[in-house]
Amino acid sequence: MNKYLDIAPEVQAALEAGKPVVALESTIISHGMPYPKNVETALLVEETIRQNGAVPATIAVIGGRLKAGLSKEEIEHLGKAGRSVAKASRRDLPALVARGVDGATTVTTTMIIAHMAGIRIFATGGIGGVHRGAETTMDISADLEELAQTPVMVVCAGAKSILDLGLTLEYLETKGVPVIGYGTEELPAFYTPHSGFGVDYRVDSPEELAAMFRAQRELGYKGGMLVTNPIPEQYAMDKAVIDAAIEQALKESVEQGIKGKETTPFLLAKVVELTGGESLESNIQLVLNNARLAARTAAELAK
Ligand code: PSU
Ligand code: MN
Repeated sequence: MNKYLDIAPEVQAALEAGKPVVALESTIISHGMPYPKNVETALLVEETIRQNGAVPATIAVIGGRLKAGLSKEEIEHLGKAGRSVAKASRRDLPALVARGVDGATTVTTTMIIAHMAGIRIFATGGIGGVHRGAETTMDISADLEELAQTPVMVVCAGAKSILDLGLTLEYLETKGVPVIGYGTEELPAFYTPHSGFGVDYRVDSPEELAAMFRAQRELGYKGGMLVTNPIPEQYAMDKAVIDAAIEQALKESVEQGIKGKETTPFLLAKVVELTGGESLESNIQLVLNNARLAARTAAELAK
């Protein structure tokens, strides 16, 4: 085991017994939602994973240690600290470990640490991708590279249209990452089930997801798999409302010269600010929906 990794006892016991485990990220807690809803949601997501037969392992860097499985107190700490906690992508782990400080893990670093711990599946809200205007800014999330090189299945609700969804799919195709639609042929757009872009494969059951992931492993591929699970219709937002908020958020980020790792947290916070509690409630519901699917798929993978 990696000398910097701590696996929580419950997670360790489940892994040793071959029981299902689902990883969860922590940037969604510290940077993705406001306090205290972020902490309530993180605990509710863990509870949902348990109710669906798997053990949750929320991942973060605490005092320079890579953690697979957090205590309630650690989740509360990350949620309260919010954006003052470092957002930790691949390039940041060496510095955080060497300095012994905290970091909230993105999709990228959650995949890295999950894989180190032997966890094969991870549930979240949305992934990073190719930003709009990337042809001049070159802002492409490290999440896409991680999907190309780390063998973890990521269950999300697609990506927000703060990104260029068409270019994000092109990038994933180039990198050989299968993009699966759960019960749909269309890539979901996070707050809404529809983006107008197609996925590579439609899958309708956790069994079939597990079979594809197993085949990917047995083919000797190094990369992961992206499962996109549409937000349930009753929690979806009005497309015109969310599109207007995203346009406004993008405009303000350009005006304020927001760059680099700040871009995504800035846009996410702006959208929540502009749409009030409505987008936050949709966000919570889609994460719970992804947690259920990931737990059921983890149970299939464990068979
Ligand atoms: N998209 C969301 N919610 C999130 C994120 C993205 O809808 O919380 C977070 C995830 O942790 C993701 C990260 O891995 O932002 C991507 O950041 P960047 O675009 O800087 O790579
Ligand atoms: Mn970026």
